[in-house]
Amino acid sequence: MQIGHNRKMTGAQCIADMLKGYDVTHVFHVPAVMRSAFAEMERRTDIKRLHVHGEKSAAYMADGYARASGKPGICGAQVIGALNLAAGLRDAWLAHSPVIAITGGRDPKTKFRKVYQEVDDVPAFEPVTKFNATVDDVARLPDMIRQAFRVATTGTPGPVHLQFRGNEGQLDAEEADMEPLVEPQFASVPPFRPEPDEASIAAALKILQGAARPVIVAGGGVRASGAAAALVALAEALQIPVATSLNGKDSIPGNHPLSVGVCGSYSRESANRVVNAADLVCFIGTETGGMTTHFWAVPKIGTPAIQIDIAPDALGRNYPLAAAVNGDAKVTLAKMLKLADRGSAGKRQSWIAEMQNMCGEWRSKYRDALSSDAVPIRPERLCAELSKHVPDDAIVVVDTGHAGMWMGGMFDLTSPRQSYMRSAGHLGWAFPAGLGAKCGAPERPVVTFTGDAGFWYHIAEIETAARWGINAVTVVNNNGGGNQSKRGFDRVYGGKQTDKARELWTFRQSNFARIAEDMGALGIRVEEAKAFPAALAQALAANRPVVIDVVTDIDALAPVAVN
Ligand SMILES: Cc1ncc(C[n+]2csc(CCOP(=O)(O)OP(=O)(O)O)c2C)c(N)n1
Ligand SMILES: [Mg+2]
Repeated sequence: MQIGHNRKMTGAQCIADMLKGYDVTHVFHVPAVMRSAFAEMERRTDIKRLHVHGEKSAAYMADGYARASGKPGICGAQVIGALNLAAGLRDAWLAHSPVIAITGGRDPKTKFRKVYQEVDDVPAFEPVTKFNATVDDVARLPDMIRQAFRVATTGTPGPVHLQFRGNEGQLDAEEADMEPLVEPQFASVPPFRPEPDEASIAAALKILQGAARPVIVAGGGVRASGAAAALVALAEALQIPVATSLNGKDSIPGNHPLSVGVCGSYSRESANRVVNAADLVCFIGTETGGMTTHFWAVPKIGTPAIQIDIAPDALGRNYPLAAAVNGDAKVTLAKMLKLADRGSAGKRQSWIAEMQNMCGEWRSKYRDALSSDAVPIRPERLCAELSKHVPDDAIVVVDTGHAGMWMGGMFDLTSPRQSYMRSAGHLGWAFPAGLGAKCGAPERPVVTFTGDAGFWYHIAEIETAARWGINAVTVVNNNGGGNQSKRGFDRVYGGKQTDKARELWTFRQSNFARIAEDMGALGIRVEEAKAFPAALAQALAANRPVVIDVVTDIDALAPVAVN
């Protein structure tokens, strides 16, 4: 690649060279968009161009790729699929995942003439992107692609949309004098580690060390910063319990003596109890949003709080702060550890004992469910089996609804090398996101957990996984319905649903193992809990995409949050 010299090239050549320069390995799309660029990618790069079964799953795959690798995930759609792609960016937006979405769009020559398939898509991307722009002139490709990577990866990461002129983005076929210059620093998160000012660190540390019953609430910002080890080191040095948001679940292994679990709405009871018994809450890399705080009941607003975040506008958003620190989580925590007074930990002995007691009470309360041999299988038992048998370098990808509740509350990570990624709200996200994660981190095992309603959404992508050899393992908690809806319908029917009410949330019983086999994957059906470990071992060794269809109890309801 020539640097510092413009030369005549096509937009397609420029796109191919730049994506390669940014170390992009996969692009997820539904044709037709960037046709010329895809042809150039074949000639000039080894980028894999995954033709998938829907724009929403293309966006989810790019999102899973991004969360697993830290590199922006790239997805694309023709003008007619643009809004499907925008819908799929919602989860990346909510989870602060760096996704770059490319769509075809309007040509000034034919605007307002009722062009086939065309509407103005740009406004629809506005609420789900950090940067939403059009590329109208081929010569603008280099600076706009650089800007896309820069915006997606800096500060709090997030999605970007570029609309290329032409319903299929045909501007890539045009020629101009261009320089396909890349800025490798923006090829992954985080490109910068802004250091907080010393005074703010000293103030926060003084308050933290002075507290007798503090708790840390760690969020997804800890993962984005790669700060988990620094967080655990500080918690150990000062003897402070750690709760996490669902997005921050992999900030600390669940079997660590200072871990209390996930707090908030999709949570573990012990975590909420500890957070609400604390005299100081230290938020790190969390938005302090509704899910993490159970709509600001855990902790209650007014609880003394301090906060560390890379985004200055997050500081104090929902909780008045005694101290605010603006900086990258990893460098901030490392600096705090250096200055930490370990002698201050002694006064927290009784608090640690109390906190560990609350965790023990949770374990006793759920021991029977977690070890239940019931048929159909209890989801709690399934989660316990996953805690025991997921490999210690696995990426665990989890859907929302009951899947988020079961796994958020009942599943424990057991190694700092494991990662956990969850749907930020979209049912159906996990299966394609797990495939994207496997593309982004092919050397790591990927184990996805989804309900059957979640799995149905993008079940066609089994074929994509088989075609591309994406060897992720997908565990379907198959209860024959969208069980999370049961409580809500019980309520509106005054406590007892009519038989007909079940048509609002149940499905036909299906055998996903058989469907998976028909579509080219390995399918394993599990009907008894004790068969699960062997099924998972077989799946992980198969070197094929695998669906483990686990038949579970339709009457099992996940516990609701305690506050
Ligand atoms: C896009 C989207 N639509 C609707 C919902 C609401 N919703 C949450 S959970 C759920 C049902 C989940 O069913 P399933 O995946 O089978 O899990 P189960 O509750 O049965 O364990 C629905 C419809 C959602 N979260 N996202
Ligand atoms: Mg279900």
